[in-house]
Order: sequence, then C-alpha cells, then structure tokens
Amino acid sequence: MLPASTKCLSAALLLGLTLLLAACAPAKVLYVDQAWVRLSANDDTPSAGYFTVHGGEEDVRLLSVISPVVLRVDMHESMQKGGMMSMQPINSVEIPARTDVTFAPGGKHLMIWGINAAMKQQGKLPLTFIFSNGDRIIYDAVIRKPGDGAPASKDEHDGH
Ligand SMILES: [Cu+2]
Repeated sequence: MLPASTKCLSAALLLGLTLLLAACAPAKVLYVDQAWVRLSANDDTPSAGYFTVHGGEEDVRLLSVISPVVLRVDMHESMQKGGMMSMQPINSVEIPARTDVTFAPGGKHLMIWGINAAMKQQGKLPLTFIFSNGDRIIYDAVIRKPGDGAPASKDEHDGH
C-alpha cells in the first residue's frame, strides 16, 4: 500500500501538474498580516512593531525587517528574568511550514528608530520582511499612538 500522499501525488502527476493543487491539499503561501506599530512617547526612544507571519509549504527563517522611511529596525524578544522583564536582540526567527508566528506585546517585537514624520501623519509604515528562501514581502503597518493597543480590525489598514 502506498501512503495516501504518495497516491495523491502519483495520480496528480498522471493528470498533469495543474491538477496537483486541486487534487491534493491546497498549497499554503508564506505571507504577513496584522502589522501595527505603537509609537514611542518621545523621539529618542524606539517605537515597537508587531505582526503575524503565516508559514508556507517550506520551513523558512525571517532574517530581517527593513523600511525605507526609518533609521533602523531590530528584532527583539522580551522575557522574564528573575522576576524582571528584559529584552534581547534576535538574529532570525524560524517560521515552520504551515505555522503562524506572531510578534506581539510581551514577546517578540520590532524596535523601530527614527520613523519619518510624514509616515506618522499618514498613519502607515511600509515594512519589508526578508526571508531565508529569498522572499521579500512588503506590508504596510498601521501606526498607533503611544499607549494604544492593537488595531480593532485586521483589515483596517487596507481600506476595506
Ligand atoms: Cu525591544
């Protein structure tokens, strides 16, 4: 007996590659959404950025996040150490296949320095997410005021 997945693949190959996706489970695509930035209360301290990465069909690593309208972006992780919250830089983040990885308050986050004033007025910050498989995903983060929480609707940013 062949495993179900092998049978599926063989059948699909007989029918042609275009039918592969239709005949088997739909392919997952790597993408980013629910990105938002909470501005820091003053310009000397970094703002924080949050988002969710949805894993595709292969394991990848998120290598960095950049933006043409800020001075610098770092990836950080907050953790409890001896009852104190502290944070440290992280170089890359594993995005396992078909798995969601969320950057959220109290955990992984972006530290963003020097956000262009025009972006603050516009309320959007373009971010580019760079992955180990060569994918570059551009996504606009919603800019929130200091102290604000996550946007109420995940579709708020794209004008739906
Ligand atoms: Cu940090």
